[in-house]
Amino acid sequence: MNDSATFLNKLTQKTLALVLAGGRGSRLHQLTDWRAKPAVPFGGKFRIIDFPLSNCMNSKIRRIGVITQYKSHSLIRHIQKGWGFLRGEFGEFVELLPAQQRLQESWYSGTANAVYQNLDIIRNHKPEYVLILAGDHIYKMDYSTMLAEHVKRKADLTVACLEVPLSMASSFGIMEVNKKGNIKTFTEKPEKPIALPNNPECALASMGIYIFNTDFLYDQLVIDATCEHSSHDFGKDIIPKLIKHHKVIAYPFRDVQNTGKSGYWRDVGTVDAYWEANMELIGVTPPLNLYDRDWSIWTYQEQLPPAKFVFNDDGRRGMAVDSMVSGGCIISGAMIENSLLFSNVIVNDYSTLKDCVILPDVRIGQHCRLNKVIIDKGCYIEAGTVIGEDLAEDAKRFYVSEKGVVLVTPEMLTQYIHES
Ligand code: ADQ
Ligand code: ADP
Repeated sequence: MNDSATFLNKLTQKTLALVLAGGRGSRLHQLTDWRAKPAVPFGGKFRIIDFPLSNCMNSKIRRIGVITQYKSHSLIRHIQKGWGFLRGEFGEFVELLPAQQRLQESWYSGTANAVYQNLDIIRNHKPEYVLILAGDHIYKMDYSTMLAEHVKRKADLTVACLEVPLSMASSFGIMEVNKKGNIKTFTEKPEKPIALPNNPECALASMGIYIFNTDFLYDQLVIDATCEHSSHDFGKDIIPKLIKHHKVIAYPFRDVQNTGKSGYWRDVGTVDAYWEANMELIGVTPPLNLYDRDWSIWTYQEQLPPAKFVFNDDGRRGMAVDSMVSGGCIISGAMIENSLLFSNVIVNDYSTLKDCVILPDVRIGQHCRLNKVIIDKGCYIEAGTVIGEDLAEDAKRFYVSEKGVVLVTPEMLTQYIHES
């Protein structure tokens, strides 16, 4: 092992990652009625949280706490089933930190409060650095190089950042940096975001990824906890205050696939963004490569037989083109086009699916026509159902997004079946 690898290894061993996975993500509408956004299935096999967790694994940060709160059952089950392979005897773990009113008699109020309420647990692990991550973004990133930068530059806090179009900048924490990369201003979700001096179309946004020196984090959270006017949020309260008196640096995001400036990073925060990000994966050269053996994405997966494509009794072929079809699927005399099917989806004779994202355990009856539809886990689509052709009609039963994607959940279907 060369010196640089040894240096990185030492740093990652001294680091504890905390994945904030307690937010709802309400713009995903009924997809997050029963599960937190990080537990939403993505990419045919995965859940959103598998991406930051896999980044930790691949960056060799193997002490991880996952902070949960909102509708956490599905997330907790996924982590227990899929992430229990770490070796406790070597000090590796993924630990669940549900809101349990440890230091205060209240639920986690903001992101900083969620960490504050776990300070006793963090201290027990004695990390030198704490890496704080959001559990709801899709990207591949080597956190160890960010850690190295944080240590080399002797920062108190390092914030990962990327350039976003000015039109979207009001959804982020926006910063200005000086030539040395120190953050000079930081405003959470500004109405009038400041453009980059060398690129007036873009602003520099926080990715919600922070590295703190542990003692520094501890002090700042204790100060914030006593502040009556604070909403106890890193972006709103902690970072803007720190930049005045401490060394807070910006770390430009580097995608592991792409050493250039821009990289793949998606906040699949809306139904449209969710549909688009899943659809992108189907392309010949998708911006996110899930087939990269050097940066694997781990997940829990059921043991399932291969996907199967069969003729029906009339000799009509079951087929899929320009699509991704997961294990356990059976396509019988049906046509799948430009769609993504998660595991255990059965599509019956004479049905056609185009531009669809079908979550696991879905049954689609005969003679259905589905166009630009997301079907949630566990739906049974009755024979003869047509969705995505008359959006005004669909909107009476289902959720129709701004860009005309129809979202169907089991509860909407139950109502539909009862009413008809
Ligand atoms: P937001 O996108 O608004 O801004 P926020 O709602 O603070 O994100 O959630 C960040 C993460 O924390 C999410 O993974 C969420 O699930 C989790 N979370 C939220 N509230 C929580 C709670 N009470 N308990 C536990 N977990 C919780 C943040 C930053 C911005 C930055 C964007 C980047 O504040 O500065 O630009 O992320 O997406
Ligand atoms: P899982 O990921 O646990 O396999 P889902 O992601 O489909 O399951 O659902 C998330 C959680 O919400 C599960 O705990 C499920 O039991 C619960 N759930 C889903 N729909 C309902 C409902 N209509 N009423 C109550 N709980 C529900």
